[in-house]
Amino acid sequence: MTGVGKSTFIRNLTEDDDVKIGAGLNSCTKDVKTAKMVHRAADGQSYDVYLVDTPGFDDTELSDSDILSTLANWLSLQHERALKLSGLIYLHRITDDRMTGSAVRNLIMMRNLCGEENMQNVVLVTTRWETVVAEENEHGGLLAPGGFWHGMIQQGATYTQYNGTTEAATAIIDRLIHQAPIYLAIQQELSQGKSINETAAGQAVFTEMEKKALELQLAEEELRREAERMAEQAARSAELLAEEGRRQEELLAAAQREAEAMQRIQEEERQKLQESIAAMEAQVSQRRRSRSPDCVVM
Ligand SMILES: Nc1nc2c(ncn2[C@@H]2O[C@H](COP(=O)(O)OP(=O)(O)OP(=O)(O)O)[C@@H](O)[C@H]2O)c(=O)[nH]1
Ligand SMILES: [Mg+2]
Repeated sequence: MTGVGKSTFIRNLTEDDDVKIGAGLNSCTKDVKTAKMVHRAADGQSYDVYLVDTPGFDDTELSDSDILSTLANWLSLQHERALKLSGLIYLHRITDDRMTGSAVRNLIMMRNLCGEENMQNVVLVTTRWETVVAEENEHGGLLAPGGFWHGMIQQGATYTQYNGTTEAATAIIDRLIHQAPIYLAIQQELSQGKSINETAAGQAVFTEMEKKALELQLAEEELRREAERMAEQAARSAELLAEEGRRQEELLAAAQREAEAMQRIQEEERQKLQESIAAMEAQVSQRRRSRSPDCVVM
């Protein structure tokens, strides 16, 4: 959810000034941003931990489907890089003592995004305890049977209260660091070729109108790709035809050259024949002139 303190939590741990914290009423984080910390675990080992700051649902400017698209695109990219997540931290202001429609929708979306089988990698955190009188608050409404978080905790999610200190945030990281890393359900769905609105998270977030608009957009894209394929095919055919034309022209030219050569040879032979005939005729008439007469009459 927007404004619950995601960026503050990450800034607390990483001290990274690039992680912007909201001031005022408007939502702040618009894109996915990673910040690094070195975590010294309870077992003494050091870990490079990357904390991923995300925009929150119920943003003042962006729609939930825009936010989901941003998250899905980032997650999809990490899946392509074979980069798994150690965990997911879900912050909830304890001061929000009523679950609004959008808060419930957001929770369902988060469950679907993650997948029931990955709940052991989820930490559900209530924040802002300093601003409420503990006895007045009923977080049992979240945790007790029938509560909004009960099912997730049954499936393996952990619950903790966060008092805003770096130590408390570090303890949350320490729990997640020892979990086997996972791909979220939405990452698997997207890698199987589903579009965002077909994923379980998308089903929870996209309104019917948005689903229709997205379907239309997908259909348009498919049509455009088909038109491109056809144009490519036509260009290929034209190229093949032109090549065939060129080949035919070359064959014709070669045949013409051959015919001309044949004609030249015939011409030369005829010439030679005429010359030898003329030579033979000359010889004959020469012989005739030089022969002694057969009979002389006086
Ligand atoms: N009292 C109190 N205020 C907090 C706490 N954490 C954050 N805030 C304040 O809540 C406001 C929003 O905090 P952010 O960390 O920007 O919240 P966000 O969840 O990142 O919000 P978006 O990026 O807009 O979705 C800021 O004014 C913070 O100073 C907390 O634990 N207690
Ligand atoms: Mg933020």
